[in-house]
Amino acid sequence: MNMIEGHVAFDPAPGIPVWDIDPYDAAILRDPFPYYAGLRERGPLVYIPRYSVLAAGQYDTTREIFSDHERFVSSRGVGLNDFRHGTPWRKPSIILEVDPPDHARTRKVMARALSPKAIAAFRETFRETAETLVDQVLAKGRIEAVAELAEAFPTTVFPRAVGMTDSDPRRLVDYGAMVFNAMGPDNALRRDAMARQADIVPWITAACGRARLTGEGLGAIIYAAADAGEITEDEAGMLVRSFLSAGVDTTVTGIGNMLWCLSQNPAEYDRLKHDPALIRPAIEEMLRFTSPVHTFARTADRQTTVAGLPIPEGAKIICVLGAANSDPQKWGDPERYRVDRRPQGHMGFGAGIHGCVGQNIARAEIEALLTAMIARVDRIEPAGAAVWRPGNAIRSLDRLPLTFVAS
Ligand code: OVV
Repeated sequence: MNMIEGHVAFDPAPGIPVWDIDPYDAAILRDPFPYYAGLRERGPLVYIPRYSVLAAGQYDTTREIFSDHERFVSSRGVGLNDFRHGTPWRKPSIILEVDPPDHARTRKVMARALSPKAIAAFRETFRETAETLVDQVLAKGRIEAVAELAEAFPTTVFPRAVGMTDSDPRRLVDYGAMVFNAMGPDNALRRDAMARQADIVPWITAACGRARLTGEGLGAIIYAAADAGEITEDEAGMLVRSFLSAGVDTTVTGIGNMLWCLSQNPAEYDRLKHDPALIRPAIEEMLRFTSPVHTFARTADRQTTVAGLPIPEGAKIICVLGAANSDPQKWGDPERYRVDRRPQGHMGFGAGIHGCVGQNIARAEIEALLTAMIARVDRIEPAGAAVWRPGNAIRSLDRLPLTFVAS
């Protein structure tokens, strides 16, 4: 068997366009829109020889593959490595990297912990933290928004929401970088993120133990499910690990991308100020417009066809959510950020049974920050060039210098 990036290499069926590109090249990850367009233009599926994968970027095809958990499984990994043919870098997630029927049991417990009702308990601390942070930022005027807002807010509120007794913002952010860069090829991004594995992984594992969590919060809800016999004690630790894996880098990215959208589109920020009911739609539009998670993969667990094109068993398919979210066949003026678009059906949180289980708390964090901002901040202006940080699965900012002007 000829293996490539941890999966079995295959040849594309006749009729599938071949595109000799490296979608994980740093330059493309920094400015992915020409690649997104190239993917969509070539057809519903494109074969990328460098990694022997199929790529989907048209909205309908990406949605079809992402929504069909029977043909396109997650249990073989949602990155380029096929867990059937190699050992994953960490124990597979028991909610992300699993199929039905196992998935339903863990998903149910996570959905309970992250339900709108459970999340409502955090509203007040989210609001207070947001107000304090925004006041600090206004006192400074000029800030580096990635560190001072995008990282500062989730790393303050999220460990508390989980009930962690001992947090470490740097390790939490860097663990997220490992988890998401591990989904890509064995490139410099993945290797650099993995370099701190020996320091970070044992800390994360220990932080997930029952003894390290308070009796309140998301962690306690998960351990209560263990007490009720729904899951085992080990599984509870694994689900807490999923909070730490998926809950930090993603929201850091969402907030950074949100501030970028609004600083680049001052008229849209003005509309938010005059109509706070647009905060929720503005968040959805940020998710569509910037696709914080730009790519997740699936594995075909049988021979099948999509859009009439044959796919062999074992094929890795990268689903380019960023391309689906900017498909002009689906969206009018996709390259415009509009707070009142209400982009129903965007793929920012994925789709199907694996659709983001944390989306309520993610929205609540961003909403708290925007609510505090529109009450206090008249304008957000760029104070230097925004710099994107290449990531194998996440598209986030590396630097975002901004000036905040008080109302
Ligand atoms: C959605 C997501 C991303 C990364 C990690 C996990 C989930 C997990 O469950 O570990």
